Amino acid sequence: MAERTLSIIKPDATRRNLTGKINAKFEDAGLRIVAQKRLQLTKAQAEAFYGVHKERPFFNDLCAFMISGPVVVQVLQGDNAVAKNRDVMGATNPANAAAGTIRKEFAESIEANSVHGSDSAENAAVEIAFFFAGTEIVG
Ligand code: RTP
Ligand code: MG
Repeated sequence: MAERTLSIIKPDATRRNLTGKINAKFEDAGLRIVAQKRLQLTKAQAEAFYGVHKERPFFNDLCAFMISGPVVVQVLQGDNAVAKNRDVMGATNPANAAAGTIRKEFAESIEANSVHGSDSAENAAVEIAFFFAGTEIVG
């Protein structure tokens, strides 16, 4: 079933000029980039986006990291896009990520792990609406 998911290329990856290499991984897996923009997140935006994690011990560090440089926010579309994107991303901790995944190849640490991907179709809809107007998504 065609589906959409929200992806973020994180500051560790934009800093190392890896946007194109990461996008190639998405496209090679059959995901289509149907919206994309480069942003400098504000602290308020990062805290709102990661609101579900606000009780976690890593919340403050994560928000500081996410505003440490530009991000690229994207909508990926394809069959089972949420699960497919998480397969391409690999495990949160790059030490546990499978060969060929984005995090295995590019992540620096469990925090600076190069990409974010929505974890369910329901959250994808909320996260897409957080960054994009409907008119900015061209499927
Ligand atoms: P994401 O939301 O970024 O796609 O990653 P995820 O589902 O694999 O991981 P999640 O548990 O949702 O955590 C969100 C992000 O927080 C950072 N993190 N740091 N220091 C730590 O122990 C720790 N754990 C998680 C990572 O940047 C993770 O992607
Ligand atoms: Mg998550």
